[in-house]
Order: sequence, then C-alpha cells, then structure tokens
Amino acid sequence: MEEEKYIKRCIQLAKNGLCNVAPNPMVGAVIVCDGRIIGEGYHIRCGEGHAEVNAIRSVKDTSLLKRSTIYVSLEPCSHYGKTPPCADLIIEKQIPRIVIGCQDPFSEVSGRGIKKLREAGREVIVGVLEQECKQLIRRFITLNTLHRPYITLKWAESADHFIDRERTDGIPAVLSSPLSTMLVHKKRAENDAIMVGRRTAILDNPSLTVRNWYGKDPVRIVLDRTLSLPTSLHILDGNVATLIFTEKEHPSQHNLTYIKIDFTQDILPQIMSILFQRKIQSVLIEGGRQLLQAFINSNLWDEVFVEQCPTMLHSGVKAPEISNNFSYSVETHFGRTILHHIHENKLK
Ligand code: AOF
Ligand code: ZN
Repeated sequence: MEEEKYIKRCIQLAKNGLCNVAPNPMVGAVIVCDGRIIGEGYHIRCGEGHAEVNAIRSVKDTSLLKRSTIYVSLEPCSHYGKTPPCADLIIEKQIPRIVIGCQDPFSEVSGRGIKKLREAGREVIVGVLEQECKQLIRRFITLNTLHRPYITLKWAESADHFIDRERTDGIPAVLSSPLSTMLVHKKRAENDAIMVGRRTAILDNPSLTVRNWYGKDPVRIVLDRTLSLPTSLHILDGNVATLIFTEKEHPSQHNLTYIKIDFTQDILPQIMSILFQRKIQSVLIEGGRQLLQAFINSNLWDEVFVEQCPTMLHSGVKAPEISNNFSYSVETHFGRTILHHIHENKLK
C-alpha cells in the first residue's frame, strides 16, 4: 500500500509533462526517506532532465539519499540519449532501493536499466501499479511497440446519428457547444498531430490550431491525392507545420511538407509508418466520415470520443459506425453525452 501511494504520486507528477515531453514518455519520481518525501520531480520537456534527475536535484540534504527509496513510474534509463543514463546517476548517488512502475518499452532500455541497478547491488522492485503506469505512457508504448502513433478518433453527431448536413447549401450543421469546442481544443493540444480528409478540409476550411485551450498547435495532416486543394484554405496557409500526403511529386516549402505515397495501395499503413519515422507519437482524427470509417475498418484506433448532441438533423452524412464489442464509458454534460470507447489491447 505504501509503495502504491508513492507510485500514484509519481503518476500525478508525470502528468504535468503532458503536451511537452513527446516523443518521450511522461515520467514522475519521488524520493522517500524514513517515511517522508524528501524530493520530487518529473520529466518536464523533451531534451531536458529526466524525472529522476529533477527529483534528485530537489533534495536539500543529499546525505539522506544513501538511506532513501526512489519511486519512478518508468524504469530508469540505461542509455545515452539526449541526456545521460538515470540508472548511473542513481548508482552514483548511492540510493539503495528503487521501486518502479513499469519497464521501459524503448528498445535501447527495455530492462537494461533494471539490470544495471541490480548488478550494482541495489534492491529493485518492478511492477507497482503497473497497469496505471502503462496507461500513463500508452502513447509512448504504442509508438515503440506497434511502430505507429496512438490514434484518437473524434466526432460529434446529432441525436439521430448524423455528423453533418448534406451541405447542398454550404451551411454546416452546428453540433458543437462552447464546452465541446474547449474539449476539442484541449485534445488538439494533447496530440502531436491532427488529421482530416480532403472533403473536410474543403467544406469546413478548418485551421486545426489550438485557440480555446492552452498549448502548442499539433502538426496538421491532410490528404490531397491529386494536389487539387485550393491554396487559399487555412490548412495550407503555412502558419503551422503541415504534412500533405499526395501521389504527386511536389517540393516542400516553409511548414508545408509534401509526402508522396501510393494511393493505389492501402494508404493508412503507409501514412502510419511515415508518422512513426517522424516520431509522431499521437494523432487526432477529426473527420470526415470516410476517413474516420477507414480507420475503424482497418482497426487502427486506440480511443474514440463521440459527442451525442440533442439536435435532430433528419438527414445528412451518417455518423461512422463502431462495433459495440468495445467497452466504453459515458459522461453527460448539459444534455450532451460523450461516449468514450477504449481499445483495450496492447497495454497488457
Ligand atoms: C527515464 N526517466 O523521466 C524519462 C525516460 O533522449 P533522452 O535522453 O531524453 O532519452 C529518452 C528516452 O529515455 C525515452 O525514449 C525513454 O526510453 C526514456 N525516458 N527515462 O529514466 C524519464 N522520460
Ligand atoms: Zn533517464
């Protein structure tokens, strides 16, 4: 119980790194001596100090380290990346006991940190609140084990399951509310990239930037097979890094990167592997129907958020369909229901 309490605190600390640590994982660390927390830290930003470094740095009386336990939500690293190995620092500071949430799935670490610590004669306990710790770094695990980003699908639908009007008059259906707009912008900030199909880029002309929340803009991704999207669209304004997947050769310009893929083959696996190479850890798919359904049909998704609104549209573009076999939770805010489907798969 004592161990779980401190790992819970590590998870809580780690979450402060959300939006800033990718493609690294969120990690938190706590140092305890004689039942008292003497130091805490988390990984604040990719390229900067790891959680253990920050926790050790925060300890005032360093002579206590020799009698302390360090709790870390993730296995301390054993490699030289942008920063030196945390396992070496723990050994150097003579911390005798290490409690770890879960092993690091990154191929350069993957148990080597634990081995290093044990070989140095330290007591190492692994797997305290393991599922919670894996859940915390689910985006990082997905990138490192499935070699694709963590995929979140989201759409808003009317009470009669339409996501839009037919648009013969060009006027979009208003399904969002101030609250849902904020939540969408929060999700944008929490994802490395955001993707829409060609039709959505044209009909909605979205900017796909973060405005109603705090945080950085995700990389924008759009499909434009024949390069026929009007250059006047917000998505091609060059204000934000944007990837355009096309079958044509086209030189890249400031913030607009054109990537050639084979549209006669299944495009999603090609796109996913390019995003993996670019270390894009998470991607939010914001529509439209065809793109969302293609991800569902390919079983390429990890979470789905569906906002069900009280409005009736009676006709229009039908909402994507997802099998009922997946577990989901339900939340209701001001008459709007948010269904959250979770693909319980690879964290086991
Ligand atoms: C830790 N503690 O807080 C984090 C770890 O390039 P670097 O040096 O930042 O190393 C990145 C890798 O280190 C990352 O892929 C993951 O395996 C591990 N992250 N490890 O001991 C931390 N963020
Ligand atoms: Zn480290």
